[in-house]
Amino acid sequence: MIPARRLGLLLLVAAPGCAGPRNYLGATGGPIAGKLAGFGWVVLGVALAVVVAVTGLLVAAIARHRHEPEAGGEPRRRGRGLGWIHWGGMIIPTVILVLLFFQSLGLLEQLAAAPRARVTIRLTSHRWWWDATYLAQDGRTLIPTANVLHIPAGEPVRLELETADVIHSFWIPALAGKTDLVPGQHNATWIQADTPGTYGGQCGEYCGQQHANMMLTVIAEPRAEYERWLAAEAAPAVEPAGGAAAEGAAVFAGRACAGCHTIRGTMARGRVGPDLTHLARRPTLAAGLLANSPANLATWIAAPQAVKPGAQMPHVPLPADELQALLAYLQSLQ
Ligand code: HEC
Ligand SMILES: [Cu+2]
Repeated sequence: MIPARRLGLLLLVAAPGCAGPRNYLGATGGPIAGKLAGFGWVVLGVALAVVVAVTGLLVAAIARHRHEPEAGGEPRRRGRGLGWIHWGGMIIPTVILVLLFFQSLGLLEQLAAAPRARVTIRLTSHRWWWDATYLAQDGRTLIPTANVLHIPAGEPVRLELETADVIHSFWIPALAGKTDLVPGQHNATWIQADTPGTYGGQCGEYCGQQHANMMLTVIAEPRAEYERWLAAEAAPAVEPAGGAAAEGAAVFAGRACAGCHTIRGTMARGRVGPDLTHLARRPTLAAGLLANSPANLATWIAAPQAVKPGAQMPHVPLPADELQALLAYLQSLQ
């Protein structure tokens, strides 16, 4: 038996995993989530019933045969207990698994049948961040952003999934189950958030050192608000008029940053890291690891490898005045 105190400790560790943004069993964010949660409960119920039944039988068998001599008694009648093996070991499990299999096939088909979406986002996973490109309805005009998706609430949104390196998995527990992003393959899925709100996501397939810090945020908002966001996001960066921000722009262009990052409307065209055109409007930094505050931005630029060891952004040594100017510039990217 596990002592009560240790059991309590175990529950204390396990319980936080049962609530919050990664709890798919309580997911009610949208139509897909609801169906998956329903099925999740069915599977959990069946599994629990099996565990209880098997444990019960085991305990009963032990209790019944406790006092039997170990060996040398009457030889057992051959074939005794075979019924238990046939029914309990083969027929009943097969029936349960076949029923669950067909139910999950039906569910898969329902989920795969994506409704027509007015919004399509191409999501490309990188170790350890998300590159998002909004595709216009004619498939052309591209609006790149990163790590934070805005979507209109109450509408299906189509996602085209690709990866730039290894296998990752797209997962917004409150909205939809996982869909892998596989090298050389184009996957598609869809999500829908019934009500406006912020939904946390997480890479769902182990992809290396910073897998746990490869988060994604979905902000669902009323359509008018979404359209305002999209229009602002489509605009190029406003060139700073002068002062520290203008000096920072020069630092950005001259110090490796521009080789890895794009700031639309400037000469910075790098594609190795996230698009920073409207960085200041994003709520997070480093794929959800930090809130986007001036202090966190300073910490990140000064020492990305201390904040997110292994991240594909190197430490770029900068004199203090250049760092301050650079921060002023990045904060001006509204
Ligand atoms: C070798 C390529 C490279 C260089 C050089 C580089 N970065 Fe990055 N940067 C990245 C990558 C990759 C990420 C994503 C890291 C992650 O979240 O795992 C990133 C992330 C960022 C972010 C966070 C963006 C977000 O939305 O999460 C900021 C801000 C940033 N870089 C600014 C800079 C600045 C300023 C410089 C120059 C001092 C710079 N970077 C130099 C590759 C680079
Ligand atoms: Cu991962």
